[in-house]
Amino acid sequence: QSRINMPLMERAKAATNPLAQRLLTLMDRKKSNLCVAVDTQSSVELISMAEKLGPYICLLKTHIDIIDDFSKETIQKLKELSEKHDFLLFEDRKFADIGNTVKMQYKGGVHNICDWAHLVTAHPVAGPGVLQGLCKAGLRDDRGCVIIAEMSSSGNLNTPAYIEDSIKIGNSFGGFVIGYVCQSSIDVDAGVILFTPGVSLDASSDSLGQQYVTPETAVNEKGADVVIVGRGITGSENPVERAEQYRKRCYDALCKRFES
Ligand code: S5P
Repeated sequence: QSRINMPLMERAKAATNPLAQRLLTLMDRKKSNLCVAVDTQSSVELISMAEKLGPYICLLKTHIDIIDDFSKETIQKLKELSEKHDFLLFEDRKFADIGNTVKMQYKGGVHNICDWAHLVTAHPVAGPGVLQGLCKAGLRDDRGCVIIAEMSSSGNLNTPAYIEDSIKIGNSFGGFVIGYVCQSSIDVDAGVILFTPGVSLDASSDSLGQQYVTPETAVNEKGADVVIVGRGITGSENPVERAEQYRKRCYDALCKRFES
């Protein structure tokens, strides 16, 4: 049995990374492989979405540096809601610099990301140093990283060789890297998690290069375990109803895949 058709709890058992185990177990318990991307500049809106959508998601993805009215209270509330509604916090910082710089970006500044974000993203373009740097700041059981191996946007520079090398780098940091953001069903161990953004039921693209597929295409053809949805939910008239619709379509597709 491979990652593709193994049920979540079997994969949790196969996972060597404690945070990957925790996320796979959470996905099974909540019947959700939906990560919502709340890309808003208002902390009130961010907290309100986290409160409303919390019951339907396994992860809340933030871009904390776009918040205009950021304060420590924003983080305090996110932490409380993460516990109340049983989801993990995923800061999509896309670290991409030399190790020494990302170490400071991870634990310093006003955002102090490693204090609160269970997961962060990193581009491996600078080489393994980016992960060495992040590990220096935050290697503990409830902190992990998702490597951006392949982007959803048109014209991206992620060649097959880049994707393959990204996975090699990620695999050599198995204690910290829990999975990959990608657009294809790359070959990874059963305990490793694939995340796929660029999913919408309404649009096939936006005006700035984003490209969308349906939840079923993401899970079946692109091998997604976790589906990342932003504006398809947050930009709709009824985000709660929409979140439940996405949750169900994403989770049903995943369960069907186990049975295949
Ligand atoms: O390849 C990628 C990687 C990421 S993390 N493509 C993406 O779109 N993302 C992020 O997913 C992006 O930064 C945004 O937060 C989210 C997609 O948002 P949507 O509104 O287009 O669904």
